[in-house]
Amino acid sequence: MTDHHKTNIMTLTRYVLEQQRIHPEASGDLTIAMNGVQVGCKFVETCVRKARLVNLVGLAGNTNVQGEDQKKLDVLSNEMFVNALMASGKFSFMVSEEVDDIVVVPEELRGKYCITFDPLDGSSNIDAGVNVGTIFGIWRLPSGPKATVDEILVPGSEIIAGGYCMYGSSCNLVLTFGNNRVEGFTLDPALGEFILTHPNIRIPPRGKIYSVNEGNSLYWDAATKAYFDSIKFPSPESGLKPYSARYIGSMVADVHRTLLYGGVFAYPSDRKSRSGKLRILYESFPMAFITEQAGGKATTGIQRVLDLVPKHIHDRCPIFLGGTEDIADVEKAFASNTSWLNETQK
Ligand code: AFP
Repeated sequence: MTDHHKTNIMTLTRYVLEQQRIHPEASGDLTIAMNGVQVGCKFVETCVRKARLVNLVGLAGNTNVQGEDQKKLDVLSNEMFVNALMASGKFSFMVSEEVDDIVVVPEELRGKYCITFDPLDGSSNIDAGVNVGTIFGIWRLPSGPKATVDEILVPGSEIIAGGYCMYGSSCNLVLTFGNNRVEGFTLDPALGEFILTHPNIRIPPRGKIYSVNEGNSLYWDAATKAYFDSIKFPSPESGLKPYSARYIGSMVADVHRTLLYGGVFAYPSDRKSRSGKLRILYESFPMAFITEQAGGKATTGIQRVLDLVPKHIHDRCPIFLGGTEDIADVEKAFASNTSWLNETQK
């Protein structure tokens, strides 16, 4: 007897095609666009796996790790994504963490979407073999292939697809097209296909873990300090136990754990970084979209992240994301510690 569950697998391509069938108005363009994203992720995944072997050669003295002629992995990843996405013919503009300006696609390859991405987020961790990832968001351009660049700087709530791919002990791609559904796929390296392994991810309303770079706490404002104190030293009335700390320093990995186990991930603003560190278009917006679609919330402390409108493509914002009850506590801390504005301006 054949095991039906093992022979009838839901690949990412099949999933996207099924979504297309559910929406009869869909043209199939997003399916093709997603194929470009998949190719980019698989290509980067194979390079991340090989990177340490290359570094070992470097350590043996054959390669100067500072050498001008050696391409760094984050630059390579960017090239892989730009090429795969451009070839799909479905994007007119791309905004990449690795490129200063908007990448404008040649006219003959233009399509109706804009994509924003960080091809290799967390790359400062790569030599230690720590998880890294790609984060992406897709926007529909109101004027289609004829769009002008001013159609890129729109509120986060206009995002139509968001996802990330985590290159870790396994390669996981997490994706949402909205509709309150977030799906997680795991790459089967033998098949070369992403398989649906985490259907309908829901973030628990309250977790037990906080994830933040505590080394910045000297510079935090009163609201941020008050919030983290409230979960480390909970009052007896709150009924909470102290939260555990987990911080990898690779947003994809920290957010992935937060989605699956619950809790809060934050990169707040502080006196050193007035707008926090994470970039709005290709870090905060996609992750805020995924979190909301998984039933959670994402805030700057005083504003829903997806209500922000960036002024420049590489703008940053503070972010707290997690389960609804956890984020409600963050919002309360900001509402009752109004000195936060003066403090971050010192
Ligand atoms: P790198 O890509 O330079 O490693 O930065 C990673 C990142 O953008 C994000 O993935 C982390 O959440 C955050 O920075 C970590 O920043 P700190 O090192 O300041 O904690």
